[in-house]
Amino acid sequence: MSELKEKLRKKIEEWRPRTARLIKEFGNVKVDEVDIGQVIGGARDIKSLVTDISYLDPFEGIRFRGLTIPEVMEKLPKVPGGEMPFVEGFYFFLLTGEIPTQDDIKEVTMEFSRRKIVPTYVFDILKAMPHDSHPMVMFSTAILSMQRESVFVRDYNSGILKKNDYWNPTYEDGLNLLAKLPEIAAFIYRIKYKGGKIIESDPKLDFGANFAHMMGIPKPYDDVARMYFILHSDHESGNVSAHTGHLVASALSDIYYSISAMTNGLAGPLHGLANQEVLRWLHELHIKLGEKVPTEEEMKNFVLETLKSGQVIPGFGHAVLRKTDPRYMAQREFCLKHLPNDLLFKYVDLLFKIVPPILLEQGKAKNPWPNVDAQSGVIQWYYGLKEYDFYTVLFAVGRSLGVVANIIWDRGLGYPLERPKSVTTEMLEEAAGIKK
Ligand code: NMX
Ligand code: MLT
Repeated sequence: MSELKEKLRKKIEEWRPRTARLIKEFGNVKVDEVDIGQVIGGARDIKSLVTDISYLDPFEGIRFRGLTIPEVMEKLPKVPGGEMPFVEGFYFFLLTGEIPTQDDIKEVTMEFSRRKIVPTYVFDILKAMPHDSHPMVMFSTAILSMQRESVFVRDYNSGILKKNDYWNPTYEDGLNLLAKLPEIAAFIYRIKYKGGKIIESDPKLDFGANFAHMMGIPKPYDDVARMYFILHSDHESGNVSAHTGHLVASALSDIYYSISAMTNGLAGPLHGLANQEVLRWLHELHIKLGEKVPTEEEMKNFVLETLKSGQVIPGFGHAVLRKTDPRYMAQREFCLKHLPNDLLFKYVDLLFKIVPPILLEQGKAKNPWPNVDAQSGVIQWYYGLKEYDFYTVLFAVGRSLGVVANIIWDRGLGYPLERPKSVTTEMLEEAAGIKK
């Protein structure tokens, strides 16, 4: 057993009595009340999921295992010569809550390295897909096609797998899948946009650097990739992608089914696809105005036109956050350091000033501030990844780290099948005292 797996086994076993005690002795204690607005309104704010991997405070933003983004960036060991931590070390941290040592990072790097060969049939399936398939469809299909490789399914079907051990083959599936995601993502990029000229993986490189290498984008894109995967990894469990992954896995569907489903949720324009939408939208502006920084008036008019046409302003607003997303701020800092004079960055910077007062004045959006997607595409564009249809795939690679870690812990702690209760409209009218 690897040291990480052994560490995880101990942590799960130590944690189990806490969960078991809460259910057994305190199962009737109320943590929330639910009103009709929440029942109809997308279950907003209802506390009904548990995760210890990240927590989202509406005003502070995300903490991964108790650490803010600046703390993660400062405390986790960085790649030599780079500004960002190893993705491998970050995954170790998500799983265990401990800051990894260099040896821990080396072990995860080796685990990924020995598991990253993608079955040829996956590439054949991707090549056979219609050329105009969206990269997210290709990514999700590639993941789903590997379901036959599931160690969990093999062990479950053997009939000797005990419930307390469900996490163990899930851990194997998780590593097997995560190791292949950069390879699959880069393959999709190269066949879709680079005439099928594939760049072979380099076993000597870490997760971020190898991804940059396979994409064919030079330094410092390796650091951009690391930052991107870390920032997008987790946002507690209620967001559409993480929740979908958790929900599907709760039926004991394996990691391949669950992460493919997670990806499908992420592909919506109100969720992860917003990073693509932001770039598409900024390009409309670019076409209109040409190579110049818009005046505040021009930007205001552009934003108002978008709202008038009935569309949302992509990259702004959030279902939980009530302040600027710290993931936006982390990327903004990166831009101020590395691309302060970039025209698209200047657009985004101006939007940061112009959009919140407009949304506030409009009085609908509960949060007028920018989210992670407002800033991320600009960085990709600057480093040469201009095919913005691909941006949500990058989000999906990152999000998989968090969702896989969550599913392993879900299984470790024996969380049950998720099955909330629905009601009819008539029942709600009855509850409201307005039934005829
Ligand atoms: N532009 C215009 N209107 C907005 C925006 C926005 N950016 N954000 C919220 N609203 C509207 C929203 O459409 C709703 O209108 P209506 O009552 O007519 O249906 C009203 O304000 C209230 O919505 P909220 O309760 O503030 O937001 P909700 O929790 O329902 O939705 C989002 C959250 C993120 C879906 C919403 O803010 C949005 O559509 N933002 C733009 C898309 C986006 O950036 N999504 C990415 C989110 C982050 N991620 O990566 O997932
Ligand atoms: C996310 O990262 O999942 C998004 O910010 C959406 C959310 O948290 O609801």
